[in-house]
Amino acid sequence: MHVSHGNRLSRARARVGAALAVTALLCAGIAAAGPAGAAPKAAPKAPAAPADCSAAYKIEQTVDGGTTWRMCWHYNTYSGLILDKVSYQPKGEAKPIPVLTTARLAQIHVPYDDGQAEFDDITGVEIGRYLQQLKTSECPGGTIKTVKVPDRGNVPGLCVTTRARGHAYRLNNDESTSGNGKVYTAQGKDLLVYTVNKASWYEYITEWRFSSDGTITSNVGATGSLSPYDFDGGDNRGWPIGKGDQAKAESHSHNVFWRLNFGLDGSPKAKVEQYDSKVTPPGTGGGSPTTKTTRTPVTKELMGDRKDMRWWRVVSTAGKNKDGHPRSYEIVPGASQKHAGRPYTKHDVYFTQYKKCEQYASHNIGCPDGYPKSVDQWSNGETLKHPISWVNIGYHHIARDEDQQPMPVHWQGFSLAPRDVTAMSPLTPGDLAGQNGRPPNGS
Ligand SMILES: [Cu+2]
Repeated sequence: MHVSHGNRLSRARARVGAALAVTALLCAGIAAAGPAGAAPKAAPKAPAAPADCSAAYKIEQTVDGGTTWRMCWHYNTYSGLILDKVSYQPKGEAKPIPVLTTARLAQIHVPYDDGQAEFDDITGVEIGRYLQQLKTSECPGGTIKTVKVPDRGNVPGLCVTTRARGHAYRLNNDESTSGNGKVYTAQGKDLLVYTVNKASWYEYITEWRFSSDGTITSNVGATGSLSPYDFDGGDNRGWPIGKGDQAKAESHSHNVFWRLNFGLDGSPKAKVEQYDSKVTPPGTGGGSPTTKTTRTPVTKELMGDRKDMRWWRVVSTAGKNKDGHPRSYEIVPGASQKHAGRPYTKHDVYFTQYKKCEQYASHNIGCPDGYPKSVDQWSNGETLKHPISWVNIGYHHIARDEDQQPMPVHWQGFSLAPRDVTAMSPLTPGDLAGQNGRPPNGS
């Protein structure tokens, strides 16, 4: 199929039209579905607490090593799935440790390379409306929860399951290399929560993964089909995917934003820190390179850019681990191709002071008229007391023959790695628990 549409409006209309045809529904007003009719339209103000929602909106799973993850969820027509009150309770912790008050997608910005089409799949297309029904086989070993989608009714579309992740750790506790010592090893298993939402021909799989070692990972997988209205990519803007030089699929980007409202140890107050390491090559006299790491407290709103050996963490002000170290989570961005075509896509992370109405990274909905609409405009130097973290991961999609048909899933996302949340790895076997801070030196 080769269809050319010359302008943005006709293409946008065609795209939305297809979504409607596929899901056979009529769009009406804007609404949010919440637990037991509570309909929370914005992030709850209260700090994260052990999940206390009704059973239908609660997720609780114990994975390997005795780690239990708990959370609540709700759903709206923009972001789709929203996770609330996420807590982590590894073996040995008497109570769940609150981690996130709320977490969700905050925008998927899709600009086409010719400048003729630009979509906002969260606030414009409203992918939350187009939740896909999942078959049992699409949620292996898990349960499919029913989601009340505004204007559509009940859709069995939220998969909660577990998935193997391979080695959690391995240690041959023998100073010789023979391999005859005692081997400590375990296979890891993640709690996995996901939905599939349609955006015209594309389908987005929004996946959240919770690991036994405290790591949280979110990825968006793009699959479905290339837009048939965008097979007219010009020179330097497309890739031929039909015979010879036919049907140049137009290149475009998927810039995915997440919004994370941490509630570490039950408090919205947290500190943000940036770390940078600088490597100095050896002098002319020989020796080895040296590396120096510096910590920069981020006390005011920040638009941050990825750089080699740079990272950020959000630090609890309310709790410490048993070693007396403040608990924190490190933001670990995955591979990203920053687009930089709009002010809000120019940076990889943003830390803004919490404002209830600031919910979507661009084309924000819910603030008063005249209020700035995007995250870059909110990052204007205010002191961070209750930081909101925004993560932007971009993917420049230059199509290839293999993208048809259906398109293989392409993933983009980030992790949150626990840093000093527990005094040792929560998976440490009992035999090795005495080695905190003083591993055996082999002598
Ligand atoms: Cu794409």
